[in-house]
Amino acid sequence: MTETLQREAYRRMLRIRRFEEEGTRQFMQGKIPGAFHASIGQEGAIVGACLALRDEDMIVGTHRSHGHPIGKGASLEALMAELMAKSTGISKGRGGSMHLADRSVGIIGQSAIVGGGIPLATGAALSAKVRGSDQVCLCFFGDGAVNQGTFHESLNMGSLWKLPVVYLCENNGYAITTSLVESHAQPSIAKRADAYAVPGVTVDGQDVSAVYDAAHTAVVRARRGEGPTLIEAKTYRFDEHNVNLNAGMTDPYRPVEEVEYHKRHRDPIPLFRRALLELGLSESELTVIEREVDEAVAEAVRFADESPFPEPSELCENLYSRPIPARGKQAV
Ligand SMILES: Cc1ncc(C[n+]2csc(CCOP(=O)(O)OP(=O)(O)O)c2C)c(N)n1
Ligand SMILES: [Mg+2]
Repeated sequence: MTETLQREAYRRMLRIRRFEEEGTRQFMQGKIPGAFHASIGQEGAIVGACLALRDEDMIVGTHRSHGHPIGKGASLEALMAELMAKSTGISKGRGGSMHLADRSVGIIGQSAIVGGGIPLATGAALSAKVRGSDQVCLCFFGDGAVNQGTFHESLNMGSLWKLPVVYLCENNGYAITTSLVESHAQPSIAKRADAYAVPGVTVDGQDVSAVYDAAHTAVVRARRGEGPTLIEAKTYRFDEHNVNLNAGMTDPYRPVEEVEYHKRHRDPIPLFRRALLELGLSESELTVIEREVDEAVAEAVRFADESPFPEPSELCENLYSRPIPARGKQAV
């Protein structure tokens, strides 16, 4: 990573962290409807991969959707407004927390269908190839998604047709409360790449530079027309699967010491901050970035708070087709 990219990596990881910390507070106040899945702890895997892309490259993400657009460089206002279901949100308030797909930075879709994004990313890569564009599609999914049939079907096709797609598994070791060790016959996700004749790489997802290097190699390979790579970024989610999930749960599925260990010793942001200071960046330079991020998040909340909710009369706007009227009722 160049020095400019290193600063950007720190800034973007911090933007995800502070955005989601603030989002969690807003959720607890009842200002964000639906569910809220934070990627706090996973910022290194997200940002390292996104920084290996060009502006015009595409991303398909997951239900844990907030970090992906921020990692690709999205501005925060429309994302926060979307969380609060406001009309100024990135999907006019209709998408919510699991669908922060910001087309302006190349996110073509994010959804709660576990494994559902993998064929979409493969299709987007096929489209890029057919159009003769040199775009690459980065596909994020979790460890829970690799046991879905879509994973197998997509990797086989992506490899066979040498599509420009990078499959990146954010392996945080758990799918809700089910641990990977108890649910995957082959615990190494990268090893599955062999079955599809693509490179399989395991990388420390808490090290943003290492993820960037792995993703950069994969993106270059994809752009050269040599096909996909499967990257397994080993990471950890610091919060519960979603905010409030375990309120009142007395039997935690993760040992308390395990969570504490990762928070204390494996947090990608302080780890990278320390590395940057050792590389010669100054404390005051980093403080300026931190202050800017705090201000951007505060501004996003202000913007979202001041934005209106969509009008009820707009309910059926922005649909692909006119809703079918209920029997005996007029179409709206
Ligand atoms: C097809 C499908 N099956 C089950 C679910 C319920 N579900 C929501 S999130 C989740 C776990 C996903 O785990 P993982 O892919 O590891 O992502 P993580 O939440 O750890 O980021 C499950 C099973 C779903 N949304 N879609
Ligand atoms: Mg997981």
